[in-house]
Amino acid sequence: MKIPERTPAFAIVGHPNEGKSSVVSTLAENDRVRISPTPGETVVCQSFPVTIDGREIIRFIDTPGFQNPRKTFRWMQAHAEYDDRIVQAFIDIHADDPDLSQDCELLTPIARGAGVIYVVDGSRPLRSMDKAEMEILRLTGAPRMAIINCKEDDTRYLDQWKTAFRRHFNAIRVFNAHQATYAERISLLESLKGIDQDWIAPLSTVISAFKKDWDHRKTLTAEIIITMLTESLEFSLTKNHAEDADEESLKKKLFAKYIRAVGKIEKTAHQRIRKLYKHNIFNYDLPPQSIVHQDLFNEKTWQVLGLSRKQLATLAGITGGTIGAAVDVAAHGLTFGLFTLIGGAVGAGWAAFGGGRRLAEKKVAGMALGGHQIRVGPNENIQFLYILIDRVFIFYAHIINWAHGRQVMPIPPSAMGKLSGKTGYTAAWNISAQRKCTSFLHAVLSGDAAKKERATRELRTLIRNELEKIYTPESEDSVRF
Ligand SMILES: Nc1nc2c(ncn2[C@@H]2O[C@H](COP(=O)(O)OP(=O)(O)OP(=O)(O)O)[C@@H](O)[C@H]2O)c(=O)[nH]1
Ligand SMILES: [Mg+2]
Repeated sequence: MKIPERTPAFAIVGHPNEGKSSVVSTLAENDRVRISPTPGETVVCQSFPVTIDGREIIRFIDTPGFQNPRKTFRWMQAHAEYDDRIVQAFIDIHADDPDLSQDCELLTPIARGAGVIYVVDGSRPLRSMDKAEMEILRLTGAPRMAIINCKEDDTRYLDQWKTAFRRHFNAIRVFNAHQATYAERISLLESLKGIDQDWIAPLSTVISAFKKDWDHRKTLTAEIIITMLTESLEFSLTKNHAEDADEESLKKKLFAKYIRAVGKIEKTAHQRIRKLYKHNIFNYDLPPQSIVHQDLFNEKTWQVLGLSRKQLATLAGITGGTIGAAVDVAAHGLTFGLFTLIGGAVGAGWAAFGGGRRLAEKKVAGMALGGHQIRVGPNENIQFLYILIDRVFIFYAHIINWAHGRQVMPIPPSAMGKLSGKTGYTAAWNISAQRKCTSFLHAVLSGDAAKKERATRELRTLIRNELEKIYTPESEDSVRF
């Protein structure tokens, strides 16, 4: 008699090097699973639990590949008398047989009641060895599903696999360990429900826990984004200097420092999002064509992200105030290069103050009498806000669609050169959304706590809702960005 485990557990089994560990990694969202191009990487079973709110809700067990499936099958076939104890009997009898050590190891979780997920590389033809493996799994009597994980794009053999599987498995899924999205993972769990009646209820709980957790992560992401926007906009640097100092060179240095510091705020936020989606080890980074590879204050970034000049002008007409400066930036920055762009990119937020009353008023510490002060930030340019949002949205889109099993970087064709016009997310936002951005910018700069809190709440809700729409790995977006 098998004792069903309290937490649903699935052993991922199959031939060596077919992608078992990759499937485990993607399903469990765990990049610590060892994956390697060399067959025989996994030699012992290892359990990868999925924990939500400190509670283990499901467990995926990585196993070594079949070592001698024909011999194992022949033995099982000849010992039908063991009936539903056949797996345990096989393990007990062959525990010391080096020829069958991996087969014993991979069958152990099954003997303990785990369900079976059988993984094959569907881009190769079926062999007699596979048939022996399928027969073994059928004889275990465990609830089982087959996963076709195509390592290459070749789909010639798919039908052949599906036909063979129909006779041996309760469910079949095409699932790519490198490309599977969140939706595909959920859909795989949905079909796992169908392989055993006893699992319908626990797996339904797992699926709803997954969905709730995913929603929660989006809420946390919105919070991370809001913090990043506030910190980046508020950030400023000042430098005091004597009257006869070379102000131009000091300005340049201060700008460079400002760029580095704001870049760090942005990077920290991106990394926090990456961690939230459980990418801890591999810095897979964005595809080479991604616009986010360009620096925050790079011309290309300002060319393709944020709002168009026309949108900014319309917005300035509606909201008035400092927005006008942004329109100039959009034009100037691109013509006059980086330094001008940065000067404009912080809008009126950079200034040089002469000595005298102004400095006395500001009570600048350590300031030589009659000296000057230069300041960069806080950033008053609304376009800067849009660019930060676009960049973090692009980053987020990649992160949520980056399967954990894909530990190496694919090399897609470069589309970078083709980017033109405004291709970010915010350019498609409506006036009401744009107004919220303007209010946020003004509130942050105003220093009025109540105003800031209200505007922050509104922008947070907007961002949370917009995150909901970002979700399409196959869409043009993934190529464009
Ligand atoms: N292109 C591509 N490669 C894949 C895919 N799945 C796995 N691979 C690659 O195939 C190789 C083997 O993957 P593993 O997940 O380690 O395979 P395994 O079945 O656990 O192998 P063993 O533990 O050695 O039995 C690795 O180089 C993976 O990156 C896939 O969907 N697409
Ligand atoms: Mg493995």
